[in-house]
This record gives sequence, C-alpha cells and structure tokens, in this order.
Amino acid sequence: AVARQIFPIEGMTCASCVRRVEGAITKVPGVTAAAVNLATESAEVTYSGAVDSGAIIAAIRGAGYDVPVER
Ligand code: 9UX
Repeated sequence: AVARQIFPIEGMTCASCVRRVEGAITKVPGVTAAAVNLATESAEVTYSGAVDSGAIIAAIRGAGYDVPVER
C-alpha cells in the first residue's frame, strides 16, 4: 500500500537544509518521495509497503536536524 506521513522537523534555516533533509529521507528503503517544507518545518513522506517511521526519523536526525517526537 502507498501511504503518506508528516514528520515535524526542527533546525532547518535555509534551502540547503531542505535539500539535505530530502536527500536523507529519500535514501530510506521504501520511501518514494519526500517533500520538505521550510515554512511549516515539516516533511511529507510518501512510501510504499511498510513504513519504518523510526528509520525516517533516524535519517533526519542523522542529517543534523531534530524531529520533536519521543525518542
Ligand atoms: Mo544553510 Mo542549513 O547555509 O543546516 S544548509 S543553514
């Protein structure tokens, strides 16, 4: 199944941040698209099959930004 999920992101301040986060999310297996929005500080992630939301959160954090959800 194809699904979409929104992730909040903290710490992005420029367009390069956005591209960096999109690149990191896109590398997660199963992710087919990532649209990061600087103004709303969030990412809309589209994926097929079972999403590993933990892997997506880890990818965002690994790129140097925070996801304000429980660790
Ligand atoms: Mo822009 Mo973002 O100069 O971490 S890349 S602030």
